[in-house]
Order: sequence, then C-alpha cells, then structure tokens
Amino acid sequence: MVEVSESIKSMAYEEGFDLVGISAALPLDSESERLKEWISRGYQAGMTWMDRTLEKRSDPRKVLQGARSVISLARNYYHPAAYPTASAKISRYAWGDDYHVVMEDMLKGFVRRLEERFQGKKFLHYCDTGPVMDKSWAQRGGIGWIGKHTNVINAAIGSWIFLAEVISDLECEYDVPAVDHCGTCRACIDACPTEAIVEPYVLDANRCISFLTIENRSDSIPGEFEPNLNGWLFGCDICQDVCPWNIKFQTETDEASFAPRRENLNLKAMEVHLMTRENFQDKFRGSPVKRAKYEGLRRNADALLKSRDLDKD
Ligand code: B12
Ligand code: SF4
Ligand code: SF4
Repeated sequence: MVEVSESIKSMAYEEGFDLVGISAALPLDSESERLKEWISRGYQAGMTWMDRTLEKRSDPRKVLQGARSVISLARNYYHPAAYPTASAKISRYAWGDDYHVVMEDMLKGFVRRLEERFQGKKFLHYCDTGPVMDKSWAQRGGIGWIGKHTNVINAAIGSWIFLAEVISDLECEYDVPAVDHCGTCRACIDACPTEAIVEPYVLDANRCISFLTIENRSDSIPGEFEPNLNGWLFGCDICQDVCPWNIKFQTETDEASFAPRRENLNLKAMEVHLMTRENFQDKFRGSPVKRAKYEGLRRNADALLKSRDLDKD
C-alpha cells in the first residue's frame, strides 16, 4: 500500500500539483458538527446551497459509494505583484485565469493516469464547487492546518493555495493529519476591518468582504461595511496578507496562467461604474471576477466610490 500511495503522489506532482496528501474516506464527524453549528448561526449568509449539501459534505461515502480514500491536492497561486494603491483591488486568487478551469484540466490529467494504473477503480474529482469540505480534507491529508482566519496554511509555502480532491474506492497508505501552528498569534483577527472572524477559526460570512463583494446577490452592500471595504472591489486578502506564515514562506507560483492580467492590477472604480455589460464580458472572460456578475461588480464599484476618495483623479 505504501507503493500505491507513492505512485499516486508521483503522478500528482508530475501533473503539476504542489502538494498532495491522502486520508481514509471516513465521516467528518467533528467538522460536520461545526459546519452545522455555523449554518445554524446563519454564518453562511446568502449561500443557502451550503445547507442543501450538508449530508454529503459530512461523509465522502455519500458522494462515492464504497469510497476508501481521499487524495487531497493543492496548487500554489502566489504572485509577488503589488496591489494597486490608487485603484480598486482584486484579490490575488483572481488576478489570472479562473482556477476552476486550470485545476479541472490538471485533475482530468491526474484521473486519467490513475484510471490507467488502477484499472477497475473509481476516481471522482472536485475543486471548490463539489459537496465536499476541501479544507477539512486538506487538513486530514496533512497538506496544512486550518488557521484562525479559516484558510488552510502549509508550513512550507503558506496559504495562497487552491485545494482539490479525488475520492476513490482504492485502498491506500494514509498520511498524518496536519497540526495547528497558529499558537497565540491573532494577527488575522485583529487586522480584519469588518470583524468577520468572530472567534478564532469561525468566520461570519455576512461580515466578510469576500462574501460581500463576490457571492452576495443583493443590490447593495450594507451601509455599516461600506466605509470598511479598504478599496476591495472583488474579494479580500487582508487576513492572509498579515499572516506570518505567508510573510515568511510565500513563494512565487510556477503556473503561468495565474500570472496577473494587467487590467486586474489597474482597475478604476469609476471605470467599472461606467462599464457596459459587453465590456464586462470581454474584460473578464475566463477570469474568476465574472463570478460577481455585472450587477455585483458595479454595485461594489459604487460602494467604493461612495465610501472613499478612490480614483476620483
Ligand atoms: C463557502 C466558501 C467561502 C465563504 C465562507 C468562507 C469560509 N470560511 O468557509 C466566503 C465567500 C466568505 C469565502 C471566502 C474566501 N474563500 Co472560499 N470557499 C468556500 C467553500 C465553497 C466552502 C467552505 C466551507 O465549507 N465553509 C464552511 C465553514 C463551516 O468552514 P470553515 O469556516 O472552514 O470552518 C471550519 C474550521 O474553521 C473549523 N472550526 C470551526 N470552529 C473551530 C474551533 C476550533 C477550536 C477549531 C480548532 C476549528 C474550528 O470547523 C469548520 C469545519 O472544519 C470552499 C470550497 C469547498 N468546497 O470547501 C471555498 C474555499 C474555502 N475558499 C477559498 C478561498 C481562496 C477564499 C478566499 C481567500 C477568496 C478571497 N481572496 O476573497 C476567501 C477567504 C475568506 C476567509 N477568511 O475564509 C479556498 C481556500 C484555500 C485555502 N488555502 O484554504 C477554498 C478551499 C476553495 C478552493 N477549492 O481552493 N469562501
Ligand atoms: S477576507 Fe477580509 S473581510 Fe474576510 S475575514 Fe479576511 S480580512 Fe476579514
Ligand atoms: S495570522 Fe496568525 S492566527 Fe491568523 S491564521 Fe496566520 S498564524 Fe494563525
């Protein structure tokens, strides 16, 4: 079985993943209790799809019958470009091409290899959009711990990583889960401008700029948060930017498609305000920014224009 795991890991690295770890496909008991509690407190905000898939998220055997293993994968997306100071900010994960597409291609290549090598076995892959708790599996597979800001941190490269997994009925040798190295630090909690990290390891999405500017489908950003957007037009990186594990260990990605598109580092709120639907579609084709939709991005730009003296030059 050690051989099986080693061969799986070599294939994952050859396919371009930076990190891989394997764990037994057992129920996520304590994690799903916390997920239930999170939902019962209303912290999922408008993301009601989280409630509908609760059962599957709690147990990979409800996603793939006979599942034995979860292969967790990560890809570094860190790029050292600086955030613009005079224009609206887009979070780092969305500077380049849409990671869903990039990761999907890598996952397909990886699964093809697995199917060839382990004939008759099943391999189901997910990145972000599946009914699977990506972070909990990354933690169980030893990729990294879930930090107080609620993102997975790898001790060698930090938290600027996308996560994915392959669920399989193949039996493997399993890795040791990652342990928490946050210690007494609370830099992320103190830096969050909207107090969205309501307790260590607990995020209230209703207060998080990332939710408010990406997933939020309402017409406006609640007034209490407008003055605290800190120039973020799409997503927010503050809690990860201040994390000592990133400051010390972040390393530039070798994935060319994550390199920043020039316009994503130089976007004026006024330009977004004046953008037509056609401009929006052209500009953000193949970019994660399209997730906010035309109406959402303009709503964000309007909130920035109202709240700050941003790019009124
Ligand atoms: C819903 C969602 C969001 C929501 C909610 C965020 C959240 N904290 O869950 C919103 C829209 C706000 C969001 C924002 C972002 N997201 Co998001 N999101 C997801 C999604 C779809 C589900 C996450 C989930 O299950 N949340 C449920 C809650 C309950 O989980 P949780 O907060 O992590 O809580 C766990 C622990 O913190 C723990 N816990 C709770 N209490 C306690 C107490 C103690 C004592 C302990 C030890 C533990 C503990 O228990 C919970 C269960 O394990 C995943 C993809 C996926 N399918 O998993 C991507 C994902 C988490 N997002 C991702 C990214 C990149 C982001 C952003 C960085 C984007 C950006 N720059 O704007 C921000 C980060 C904001 C933040 N500080 O977390 C990546 C994270 C990669 C990583 N390194 O971890 C993921 C994994 C997508 C991917 N496949 O790569 N996201
Ligand atoms: S992403 Fe921004 S708003 Fe959300 S928890 Fe982190 S610092 Fe706070
Ligand atoms: S900033 Fe500190 S507390 Fe927050 S995730 Fe990083 S190490 Fe943990």
